[in-house]
Amino acid sequence: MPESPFSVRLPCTRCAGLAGHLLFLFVTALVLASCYPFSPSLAPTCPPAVPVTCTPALPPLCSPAPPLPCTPVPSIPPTVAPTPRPPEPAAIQTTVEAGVSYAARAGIQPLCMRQENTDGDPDLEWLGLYLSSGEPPRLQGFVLDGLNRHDLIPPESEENKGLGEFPACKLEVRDLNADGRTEIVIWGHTQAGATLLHIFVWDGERYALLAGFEGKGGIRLENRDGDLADEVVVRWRPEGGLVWEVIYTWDGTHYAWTWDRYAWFYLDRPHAYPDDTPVHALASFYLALTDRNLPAAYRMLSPAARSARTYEDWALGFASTLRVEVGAVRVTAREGDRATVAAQVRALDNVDGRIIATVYAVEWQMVYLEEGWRLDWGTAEPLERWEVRYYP
Ligand SMILES: [Ca+2]
Ligand SMILES: [Ca+2]
Ligand SMILES: [Ca+2]
Repeated sequence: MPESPFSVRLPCTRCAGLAGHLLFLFVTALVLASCYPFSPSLAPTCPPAVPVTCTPALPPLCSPAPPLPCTPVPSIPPTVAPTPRPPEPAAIQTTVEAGVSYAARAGIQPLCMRQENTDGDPDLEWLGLYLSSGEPPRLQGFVLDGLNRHDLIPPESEENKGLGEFPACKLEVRDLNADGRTEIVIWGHTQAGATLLHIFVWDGERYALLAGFEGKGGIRLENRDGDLADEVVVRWRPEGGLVWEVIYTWDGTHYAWTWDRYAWFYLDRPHAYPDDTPVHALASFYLALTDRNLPAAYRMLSPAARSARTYEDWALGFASTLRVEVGAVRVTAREGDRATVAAQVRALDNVDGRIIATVYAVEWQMVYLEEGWRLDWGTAEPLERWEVRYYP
């Protein structure tokens, strides 16, 4: 290790001169050390530059900071946020009259009309519904774009119900399937009590029918997977308190059948768990699990199954279960008071804070007892498992 320069012994005759020299070096080193720290630092340790003075200041002994300009900072006028102002009544009147005259020129007596951007160009179009003559009358849709009239045409079928058989004005205009194009969504109802849903999209030449649905137990839109696109849930005719639902998901070109499940037709509680058929008993078992009504689910087991495991032991197996859906339910064998029922079960579990979805192929042996159909014993084979990133 080299010795410190301050500990070097020197001849006495040169002490005074050298001491002065060393003192000068020491002070210089201190000044330099204060300007250029040996450890790298992002912030200079020099005193901050004097704020704006228009007198040229003496050049600082050490100043890593650039000299501040003497140009006075221009004052920025405060930005006034525009306040949206409602249109004047006269402007609304003019718009409405323009719409009415458009419809009259197109020979339409509309039930309702809205100004919307239905085709992606900057201008607004007039979108509306009217009722055609006939028995029963048919709900028809139209778009008036400048002088052009475009009809929203439902699919041709033997049982032509149009967009509905009642006057209705339930419309949505938005990017339903998150593909960047705007859809026109029209709801209608049939005399038989079914709900109709028709989805149109501008394809550059016309408003093409993207999809049409009929749900005897209603139709709902939901976004269960969080991908911004809505799934279409078609409910079939309710079976008592139960309803069978089919979920259609946009696959880039079509709404494709992706899943089906049993659900409650009414949301009110308490739910009665039907057990009049093997299929209903199986659906009731899984719906009771989703309801977190574990005692009711346990009661759907046969006495033999219940005697094999106590309620406490059995219930522990569902400690992490968040939701269970059962679909693709079918009776594969039936003989007397016994039946085999196959199904697919989609279960969501909370595994250490992560939501894990598992699809199982299940098969249950069902037995008919005095109180109804019961689950005797079954098997479950996991088919697919993934982590759910979005959990509504
Ligand atoms: Ca437009
Ligand atoms: Ca779209
Ligand atoms: Ca979705």
